[in-house]
Amino acid sequence: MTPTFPKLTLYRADGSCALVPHMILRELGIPFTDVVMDFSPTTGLLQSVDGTLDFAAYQKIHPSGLVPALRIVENSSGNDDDDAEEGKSIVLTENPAIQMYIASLVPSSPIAGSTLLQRAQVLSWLNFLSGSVHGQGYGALWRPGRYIDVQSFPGSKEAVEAAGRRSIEKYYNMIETRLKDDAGAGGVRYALDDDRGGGDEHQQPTLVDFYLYLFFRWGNKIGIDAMKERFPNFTGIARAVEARESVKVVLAEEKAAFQFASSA
Ligand SMILES: N[C@@H](CCC(=O)N[C@@H](CS)C(=O)NCC(=O)O)C(=O)O
Repeated sequence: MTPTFPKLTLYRADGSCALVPHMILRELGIPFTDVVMDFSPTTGLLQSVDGTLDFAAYQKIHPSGLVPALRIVENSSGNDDDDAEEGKSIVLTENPAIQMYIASLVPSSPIAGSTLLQRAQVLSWLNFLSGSVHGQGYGALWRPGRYIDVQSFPGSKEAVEAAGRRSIEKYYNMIETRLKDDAGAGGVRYALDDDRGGGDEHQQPTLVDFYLYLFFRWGNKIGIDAMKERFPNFTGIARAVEARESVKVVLAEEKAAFQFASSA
């Protein structure tokens, strides 16, 4: 029997952090529609590519005007033509929550961790990646105005951007150390791998790996030096994620370049 899923609409922008829920939806084979957003050339704020949502309209969906957002209609038949009464529409924001919700739609999947401890480890990683790496690092580098009124304080833009870049460097070193420490001698294929178990039960990616893949891409984008040499475990995970069929589909949909020649 085909599982019935809530009706889902993902608000996303190509190459943004919404890449992560996009990959997870495809990985789990969950049907959804998407509303593609991009930045207005005049205001620099998000609007929908099809012209139906300007920033003010989008703020009614996501009050901070950011992507991703996931609209969920539970008790939906999933069929737009159906007259059956639909459930209430709820919009979920914040990447970790969206990822966890999507994972919960396929409870048999190990993608959010298979044990309570693994689930907690996944949450620990997601909070770190969202709050520290994205919020503190990339938030400061790409959106210094989130931290200070850059118009009112001369030099503050450059100072906050530099602090963002320093944070990113620091956190990428922490990511590599954490992966190495968790891996034991055998190295990792995925973040929650544990070669001490001797089995292949963790040879499945979790949400963490898809999120790490985003930050590997962004690290290349901002020209972090010698990513592959300095962060071999991080790189190995990114390579394994990119080789997945679901991810190749998503990269084509987002018109995004492959990071590894062998994945294409
Ligand atoms: N804490 C939010 C951050 C979302 C976020 O910063 N999204 C970026 C794209 S990667 C965005 O929408 N930026 C638009 C802007 O800053 O105007 C989350 O994790 O979902």
